[in-house]
Amino acid sequence: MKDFKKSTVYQIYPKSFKDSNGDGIGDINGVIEKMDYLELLGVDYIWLTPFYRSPQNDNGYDVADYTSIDPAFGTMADFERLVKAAQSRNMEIMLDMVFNHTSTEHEWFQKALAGDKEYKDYYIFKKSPDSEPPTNWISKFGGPAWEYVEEFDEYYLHLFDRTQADLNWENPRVRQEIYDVVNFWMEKGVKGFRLDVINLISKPGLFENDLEGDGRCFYTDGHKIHQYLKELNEETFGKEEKVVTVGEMSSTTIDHCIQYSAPDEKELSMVFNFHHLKVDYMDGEKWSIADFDFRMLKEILSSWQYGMQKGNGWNALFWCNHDQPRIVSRFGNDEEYQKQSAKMLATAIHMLRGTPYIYQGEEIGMTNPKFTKIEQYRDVESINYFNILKEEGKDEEEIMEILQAKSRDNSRTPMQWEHAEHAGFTTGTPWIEVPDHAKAINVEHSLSDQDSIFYHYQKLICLRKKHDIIAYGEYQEILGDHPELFAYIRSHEDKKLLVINNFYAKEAFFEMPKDANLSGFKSELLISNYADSKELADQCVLRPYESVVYLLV
Ligand code: TEU
Ligand code: CA
Repeated sequence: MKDFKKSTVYQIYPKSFKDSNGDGIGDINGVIEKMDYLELLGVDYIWLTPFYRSPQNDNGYDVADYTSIDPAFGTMADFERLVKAAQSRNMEIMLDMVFNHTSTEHEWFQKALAGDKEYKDYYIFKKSPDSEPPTNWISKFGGPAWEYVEEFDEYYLHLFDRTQADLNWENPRVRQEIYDVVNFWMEKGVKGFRLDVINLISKPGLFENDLEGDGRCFYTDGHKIHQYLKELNEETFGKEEKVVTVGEMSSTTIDHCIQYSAPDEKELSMVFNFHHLKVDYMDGEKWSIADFDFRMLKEILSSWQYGMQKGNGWNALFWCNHDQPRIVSRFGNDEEYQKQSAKMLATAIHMLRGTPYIYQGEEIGMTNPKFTKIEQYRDVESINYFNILKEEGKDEEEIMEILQAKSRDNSRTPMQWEHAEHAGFTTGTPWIEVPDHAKAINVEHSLSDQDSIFYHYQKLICLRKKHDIIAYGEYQEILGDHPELFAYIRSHEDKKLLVINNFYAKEAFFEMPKDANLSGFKSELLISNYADSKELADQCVLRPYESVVYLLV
């Protein structure tokens, strides 16, 4: 069995990974074509975002049938070949399960709409005494979280798009359906599950207005969440020791995440949280432009490292996914220091305590596409907020700037394979534009350059396998007050790992703190992002975005 603490997960957004048949949409056969590439990178798990039958209003996170493949992505036979192709290269498939909601096109919802009481109870329908929705909650994609159904004179809850109706986990039949789905995929050889917004599934007994916020305090880490996860574990993946699970936790807390991921709790293997990515919000608002707050970033990363370590929980480590802008454009530098900063960011996250996740294209330093017209965007959230911000009176130029920085489409443009038309992603017309810079940033180029970002990631993955300290070492922050450096020590048995990262485009001076207790050790430079990084004994300044890791024995 793979030790998930020594493993690295690679996330594929199939729609944008590789198109095998020229219809402009990436597909499962495209993923199979690129298996050798993934093997070369050295990853252990391949997480695929949803490819189930879906109207694609939220690119597959609106599932209409959990156990069939959307024809746009291929067939079940293709999927079975994919599992085999991965396993023959010592990789496992991790699937994305969306159990907070289904598409309104799902058979269950359609039966509910047709008046079938049994299926109506699969969802959360509520009456409202006046002409207002049952509560004032706001959907994560903007607008009210309730949709009116005239036939019933009732509303149904949708925390996301109006075509994503929330499931009623109180109903044991719903839970059983979900167990059946997970078991179905396990029988197909799936060895990992990523559970979409899983900490939102437990809704309150009473639905009330939120006088201070958007409603999230009523359903985030809800009162039955741990009970539901324990039961899910027991009925499905808990039966097989080899299955690894990661829960996507929205607006969660360290205490809950300890419980979600501590092995004794028998819930999940690990958790994603997003607090460290909310450090470039103006007044807590995503749809704003703000420099990232480096001190806050360090504080959050460190408090999660310490907290999870103390409670025996386990973090999923990541900068990027299909909902986040590209990290080089965000906390790094996508111009002069694209290469150095991409490598620095990789090292900074991979050496922390947890399991690292790489999002397609991150390993070649893909940057935001910098779209300038609303017509270039496809994402439902981006388009909704474009309209909302316009209604609020913001001028279009400013809105486009905000989208350039914050839109989820920043990470959804096609994987840049080659210096060729549409970056070699498709022979047809891609469903979303390939940015111009694909000519310079692409896999072909990365593989031919021994000093590329790709080989840096490859080395990080390999180091994790080789040195137990990376997987199991205890975390300790150093230089906590430093305005430019994020530095930490990992300790395991009688070894130490020293990691120092410069997050800025200027030199950063420092003095090794006494409490780091590094004297008496022999040090070896394990990885850095400059060809001539210094030995530890001579180290007192890091160059722009320089990043160094020393093993001390
Ligand atoms: O995302 C959950 C989620 O709340 C966010 O990442 C969200 O997209 C972002 O905060 C909006 O600003 C998951 C999936 O990763 C996402 O792609 C889906 O759209 C969403 O759930 C609904 O299934
Ligand atoms: Ca295709």
